[in-house]
Formats: sequence, C-alpha cells, structure tokens
Amino acid sequence: MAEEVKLFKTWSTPFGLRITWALQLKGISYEAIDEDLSNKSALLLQYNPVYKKVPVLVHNGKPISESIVILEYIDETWKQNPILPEDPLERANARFWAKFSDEKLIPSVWSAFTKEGKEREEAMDASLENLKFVEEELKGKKFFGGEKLGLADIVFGWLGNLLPIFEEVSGLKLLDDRFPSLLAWTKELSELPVVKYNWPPHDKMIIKYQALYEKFHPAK
Ligand SMILES: N[C@@H](CCC(=O)N[C@@H](CS)C(=O)NCC(=O)O)C(=O)O
Repeated sequence: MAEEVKLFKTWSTPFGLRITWALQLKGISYEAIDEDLSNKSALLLQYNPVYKKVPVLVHNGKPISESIVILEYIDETWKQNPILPEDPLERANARFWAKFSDEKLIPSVWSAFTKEGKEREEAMDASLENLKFVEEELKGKKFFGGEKLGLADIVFGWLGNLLPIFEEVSGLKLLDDRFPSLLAWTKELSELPVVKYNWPPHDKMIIKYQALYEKFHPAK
C-alpha cells in the first residue's frame, strides 16, 4: 500500500521545521500543509484537539502531535538514516538535551524577547546560564551525538535560525564568542543541505518577529 504522509505546519514554525528536516533526511515523500494559526483548519483541530498546535504529522490517516514525539515516531517508523543512536545511554542523553531545549532554554529566551526591565534582565541571565550548559555539552564535538546530525541537533535547530532573528529584532545578543562550540555547531548545522534549503526566508521572518516584538513592547 502506498504510504500517505502529511505534515501540518506553518511557513515559519521552528517546531515544524524539525519534522521537515527529519522527513527529508529519511527521504520520505510527504505533503506539506501550511496552516494559518489565526484561522486554524477544521482538520488541524480534529487531528490535535488537545494542543491545537502545529506540527502534526498524519501517517496513513493517523495523527501524531508534539514535535519531539513526532521525531521519535519518524525514527521508529523509517529506519534509514537514524536520528537516535543505538546505545540506550546515548539515546537518553539525546532525549535529555531535547527536553532541555524545550523546557529550559526556549522559555528563558522567549522571556528575554518578550519581557521588559528587570524581568528581561533576569531572562537574559537565565538564557546565558542555559546556553553555557549547551556550550559545555558541545565542547570538542561536531554535533550533539558526535559526527552525525541527531535528535538533539534537530531540536536545537531553532538556535540556528530563530535566535539570530530574535537578536536582530530586539538588539539583544546571546550567541557570541562566549560560546565558541555553539557557534561552530550552528555553522555545521546551517551548511547541511537539508537545513540550508529549508530555512524560512530571512526577510519574511524579520517582518513577522518585528511585528510580534512591537506587540510585546508597544511604543510608550
Ligand atoms: N510543544 C509543541 C510546540 C508547538 C508550537 O508551539 N506550535 C505553535 C507554532 S510555532 C502553534 O501551533 N501555536 C498555535 C497556538 O498556540 O494556538 C511541539 O513541540 O510541537
């Protein structure tokens, strides 16, 4: 039976980009459906009634939500070009860092982008502290798991495209030469064809996040 793979996403979502990379790494053909999050489709609401968010992967009519869950599903379903290592300890490590990205680093960076005054300073400090942990983990390595792109790299991909947009729009600087290993990692990542050819357009991202920034920081 021919497989049917659909990916509900938006043009800009870093969470959806993870799935695009994974599907393309595996060489899976799929249909991409771009949602308008201000007017979510009935299908999206049907497929992800709990979170009502993208990305959603629909494989032969069955929906899977939450990007890290989807990545693991993809890896278990299509075995070629594995994104999780064989060794249980290494798998646990990849999952640990993926969780750290979404539960610690993203909230701190998001607060630095959206808050003002003392709250922003605290969020910047927290972000820098979190980035230091990542820097330590990447020391002496090309990717999180070693020589090859894996789960943690895919999950941290937003550091390669979204963080520079946040920095450009807000004037805040997080990723600089205090983090040489992280900078080298973003370069390695962005040179991979699967990554390079799928970045959302820079100018469009600036317009989107400039508008968002202004919403959080209205002119006084
Ligand atoms: N934890 C989710 C986060 C997904 C997420 O936040 N998606 C955003 C777009 S970037 C969304 O669909 N937001 C719609 C909403 O919050 O109503 C994942 O990893 O998939």
